[in-house]
Amino acid sequence: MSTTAEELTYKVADLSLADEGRLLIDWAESRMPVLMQLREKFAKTQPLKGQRITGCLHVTKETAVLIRTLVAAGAEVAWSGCNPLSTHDSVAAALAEEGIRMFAWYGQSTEDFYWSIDRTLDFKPTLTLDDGADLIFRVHFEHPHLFDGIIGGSEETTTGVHRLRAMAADGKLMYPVIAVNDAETKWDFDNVYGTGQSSLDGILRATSVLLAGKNFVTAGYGHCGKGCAMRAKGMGANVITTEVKATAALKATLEGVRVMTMDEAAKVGDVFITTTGMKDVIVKRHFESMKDGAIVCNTGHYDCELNLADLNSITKSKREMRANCVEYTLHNGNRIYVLAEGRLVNLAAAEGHPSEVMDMSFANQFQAMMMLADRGKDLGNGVHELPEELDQEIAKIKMDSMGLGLDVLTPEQIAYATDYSQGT
Ligand code: 3DD
Repeated sequence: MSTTAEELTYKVADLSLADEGRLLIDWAESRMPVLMQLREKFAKTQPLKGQRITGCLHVTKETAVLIRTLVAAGAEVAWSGCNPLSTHDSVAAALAEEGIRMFAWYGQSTEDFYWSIDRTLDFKPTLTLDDGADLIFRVHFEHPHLFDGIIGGSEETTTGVHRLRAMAADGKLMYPVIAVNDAETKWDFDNVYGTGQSSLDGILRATSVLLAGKNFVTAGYGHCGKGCAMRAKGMGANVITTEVKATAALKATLEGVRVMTMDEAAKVGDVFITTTGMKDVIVKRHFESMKDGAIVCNTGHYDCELNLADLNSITKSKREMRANCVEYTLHNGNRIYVLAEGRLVNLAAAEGHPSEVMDMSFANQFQAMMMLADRGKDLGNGVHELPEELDQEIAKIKMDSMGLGLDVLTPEQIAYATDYSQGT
C-alpha cells in the first residue's frame, strides 16, 4: 500500500547524495564555533526536549549545523526550504538520513513548495522557525487549528519581520514571534558582510564576468545594498546606488557611491542587483533603457523586485546561456541577462552567506528557540526582541574563536561613564 503524504517522513531529490552532504556539513561545522559551543553546552541538559520545531529556511550546509544543534539540545525537527531554488540536495539528503523530517529539493514548483510546508506541519509543531514568514503565514491562513499547540516562532529576515510587525499591528498575529533579524549579531554581520560576499559569489558563478571597471548598480543602500556596494567596490567596479530614503542615499554619497534614480542608472549600468525588499524596483521602462548585455539580478528575499512579466512583454526570444543565466533578446535588439530567475542570487546561484557569518545568525535562532521554550507562554502575541546582552555573548565567543582579545573597563572607568559630578 502506498505511503500517504502524512506518513512520509521525508522527501528529498536523491538520498544517494547524503555522503556529499555530510562532507559539506562537516566543512560548515568547522567554521561555526559559536553554534558548536552551544551544541556542546546544551547536549547534556537537553533544554529543548519535548519541543517539536518546524523550520522553513534555506536548506544549506549552515542550516544543517543549526538543525543538528537543535536536535542535540533535545528537539525533534521537521524542515522545508524557504525558496524553491536554494535547497542543496546533498545537504537535504544527509539530514533526511539523520532522521530529520526533511521536505526540500532544488527546483520545486509553487505547489511542491507549499506541499512541503504542509508536510512539516503534519508534525504539529510547538515552535516555528521562519525565513520570510511563509511558514507562519501558512499556519495562520491554512492551519489555524495548530495555534493551540504552538508556543511561538522566530523570523530570520528583514522583510519577514516587517510583515509580521504589520500583522501584529492589525491584531492578526496569533502567537509570539522573536525577530532574530533585529539582533545586532545578525543584521550588522549577515545582512552586510554575508550578503555582500555571497551576492557577488552568485553573480560571478553565474556569469564569470570581470567586475573591475563595470558600472555596478545596487537598488537600495540598506544593510544588504551597502554590503554589495562595498564588495563590488573592492572588485574595482564603479558603484552606483538608487534609493528612496534620503539618509541612506546621503550615506552612499559620503561613501563615494554615486546616487541616481533608477531611470538614470538603467541607461549606464552594466550589472544591476536589487536589495530593497520592495516590489517592481526594475520595470519595463528600465529594461527598455538598458545597454546591450546588461546583467540583472536580485538578492532580496522575495522574487518581486525585478518585474519579469514586464521584461517578457518586450522580449523577442530567450535562451539559457549557462546555469542560472538566461539571455532575453528584446524587440529593440538588446540582450539582457537575468540571473537565477530573479530569485535571491546568493542562494540560488551560490551557497549563500559564508559559514562564519551564519554562525552568529543561527546562534540567535538557537537562542530564540530556547527563549520561547523557556518563557514563550508569557510573551504576548506580538513581535519580540532577543535580550541585548546576548549580542555581546555571541560576539565574545566569536572573538575568542578568532583568537582576538578585548580590553576590560576598570571599576573606575565604569563609574566615570555615569559620573555627572565633573565636567571636562
Ligand atoms: N541566508 C543567507 N545565506 C544563508 C545560508 N548560508 N544558510 C541559510 C540561510 C542563509 C539567508 C539569511 O541571510 C537570512 O538571514 C536572511 O534572509 O536575512
